Amino acid sequence: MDLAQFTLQYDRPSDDVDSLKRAIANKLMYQIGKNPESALPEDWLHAVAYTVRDHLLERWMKTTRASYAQDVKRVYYLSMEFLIGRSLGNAMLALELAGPVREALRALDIDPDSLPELEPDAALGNGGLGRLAACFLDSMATLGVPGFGYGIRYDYGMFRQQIVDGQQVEVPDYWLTHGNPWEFPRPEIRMRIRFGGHLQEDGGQVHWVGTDDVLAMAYDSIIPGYGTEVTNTLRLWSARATEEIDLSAFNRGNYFGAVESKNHSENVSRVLYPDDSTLEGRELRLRQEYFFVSASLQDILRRYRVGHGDFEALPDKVSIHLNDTHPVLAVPELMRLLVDEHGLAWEHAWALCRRVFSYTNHTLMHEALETWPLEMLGRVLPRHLRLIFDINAHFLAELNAELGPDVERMRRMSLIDEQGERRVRMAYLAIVASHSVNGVSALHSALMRESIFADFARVWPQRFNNKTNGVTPRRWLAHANPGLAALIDSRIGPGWRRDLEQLHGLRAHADDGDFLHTLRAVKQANKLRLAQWIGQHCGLHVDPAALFDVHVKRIHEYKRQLLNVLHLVSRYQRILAEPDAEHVPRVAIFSGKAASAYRMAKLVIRLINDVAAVINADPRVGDRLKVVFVPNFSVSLAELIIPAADLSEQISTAGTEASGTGNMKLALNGALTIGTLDGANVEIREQVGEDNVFIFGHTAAEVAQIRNGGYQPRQYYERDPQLAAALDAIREGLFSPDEPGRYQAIFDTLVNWGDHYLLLADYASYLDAQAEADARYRDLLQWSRCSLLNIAGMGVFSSDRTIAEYARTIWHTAPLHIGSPGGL
Ligand code: NBG
Repeated sequence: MDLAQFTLQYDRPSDDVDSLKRAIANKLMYQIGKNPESALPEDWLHAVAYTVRDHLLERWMKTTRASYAQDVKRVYYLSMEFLIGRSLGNAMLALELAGPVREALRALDIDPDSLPELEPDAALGNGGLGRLAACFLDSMATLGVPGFGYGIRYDYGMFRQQIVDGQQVEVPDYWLTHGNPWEFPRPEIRMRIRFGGHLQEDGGQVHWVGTDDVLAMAYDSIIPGYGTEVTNTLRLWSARATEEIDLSAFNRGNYFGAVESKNHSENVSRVLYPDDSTLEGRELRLRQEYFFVSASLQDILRRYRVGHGDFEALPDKVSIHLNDTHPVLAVPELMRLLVDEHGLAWEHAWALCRRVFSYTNHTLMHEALETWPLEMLGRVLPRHLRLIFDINAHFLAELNAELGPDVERMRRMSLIDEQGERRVRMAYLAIVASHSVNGVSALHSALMRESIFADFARVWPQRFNNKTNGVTPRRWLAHANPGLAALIDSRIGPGWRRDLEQLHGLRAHADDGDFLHTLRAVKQANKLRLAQWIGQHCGLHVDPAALFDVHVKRIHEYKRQLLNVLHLVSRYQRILAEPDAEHVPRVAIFSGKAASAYRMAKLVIRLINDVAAVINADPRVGDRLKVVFVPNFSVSLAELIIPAADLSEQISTAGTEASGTGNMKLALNGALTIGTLDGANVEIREQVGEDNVFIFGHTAAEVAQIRNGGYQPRQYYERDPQLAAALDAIREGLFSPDEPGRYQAIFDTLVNWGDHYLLLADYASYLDAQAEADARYRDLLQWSRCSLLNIAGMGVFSSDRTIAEYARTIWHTAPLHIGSPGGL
């Protein structure tokens, strides 16, 4: 049966309420196998998810067909992390189905508000890097860029954070318990992934033999575009043992032994590493990295070969993007496939490689730059280590030929770090293999060229560029803040969802009192919603009229949650010292996870909770100050908290935060930024105007100067009585009366051990900026005006703009054209 005939055989899903109602009932009955008497709320959720998913399928198949027919260049975005969050709301938004689905559910006697809350977040990422990848998928589909995401289908995503006695406790996140209605298992797509073994040489040919193999099985999910029929694919790999069980062990009656090796090999996709911007060089991590790049590369070459006889057109048809260094093993893997499996000459393969790869750096921090010990790499991936040596030799020879011999430069730039235990520098491998290397904000890209990659930027200046990050306005405004979205629509129409620059149009309303008033009312409603949530889940009453001061992101010393705590302690002390003064009421809201092995970050979480407990219970304070730590930060919680924020804390030490994307989401939802000139804050200030942000602290250049000049934090402690009072209160146990010495290490880190992130040097100017924010908040109309100018200036921070730049200047891809809606 041909396609045209086939399409007459099935019922195309309709989007009227009655059809949706019938479809949901059908799914519950025939797919889930339940009736309303036995159905759990999750069963209804799945019935709805399958119903909505059906509406995406024709689009998906059409996109796939069109990309083969047009033989377009495809972009493969390789990332260890995709922090997707929930899918139902996003899919309904793309399909404009939310309204009719709600009605259909009501007709079935189901409360439409209760279901979306039940969907577990797909938390296959740590923080900004993983969420950026998810925003990029959304934008690629929306812009019609033929893109694929490739990653790992972790059985356990980011751990769930519980706060027990003020401390973080990690609990496994088995997000697949109820199954995942959004994924399509593809048991027929399995790639063999080889580990270990050794090399044998015969006549110049290298053979990799005696390996221990694992299979990678594909799971696909559909990435809908907004306002287009284009949909893309996220393909995640899950490990399967090559043999279900070891039969010989089984026959000996050793059941446990028989399943043990199966478990061992399947461990590779078991769990996401919970480290953000730091790396643990463990062997399982190395295996994860290779596992997913090898499967992806095999799949990419398989797809390329449909319709292509040789590899000459590879760089014209395939762009492989390396999201940080985690997928850099893709470089030697592509070499291995081309040379060992397809018989290309080494030089030829290398020339193709260098036109295929591009790389994004996401951090300057030393502890996050990946290196692998030669010993480990040689044991786990002997063939790849050999190829890396070959690449290095080729690269150093090239360097010599072009610039003349310079042993010191060769030592600095070599892919192998020879100091101490010899290690492969993965970022250098990425640069050498890529035709483009970009940073993620103007400041970060400049610092990247001047510092960590300075030698390379001198040799290949044209290879380095900036692509300032962005966020998708669909999830972060249209979906998360429907009240604000509707208000914006009423003034400038709905086009901003696909063209965020249209928000400029809001500037015309900056002096329209009615509009500012309504804007405030929308914010107030969002604050009330969050206040109710906090009441229910944290047992704390917060006043929705107070200034909501929001600090949400991973807990890390460089992000300086501790500086915020110092401010709150000083504020508390001021309220006690001046009980009759007028204090602008505040609710300080923190949320974020700490890497499980990061002791200082965990201590900061404990301190926040201890400070909150003391302040919240002090009757002298009342509603003038409340502090909340919202447990288990996630995409879904961000969707609740961000629309309710008045003030956005972006207070990293200048020069440490590569970009930040929470800063963008918060300003887009009308929060005013209090921040340093770090990452994308610099560009946010340019866009919204310096009167509408509270900038403080030393600049990146000043930070470097202070550090070079022998920074003495103790001097700040000794000279500033307000700072000293806050630090002493923490050290003396005001917030930990049951264990007075609990925070000695925090005091020491700041005062005695060098205060690496310069909290004390920035404290005074931070407090001034906070005082300015208070003063501004006294006039709510003024505040609302600033809030509007923030929203209006956020157009450039759409991930659509970012992706359009990647597509035009790095990937050189054209958008896909697919036929008219409904037609095949
Ligand atoms: C993070 C940076 C953020 C940045 C995101 C996305 C890593 C290694 N880097 O500043 O810390 O916004 O990447 O680019 O997680």
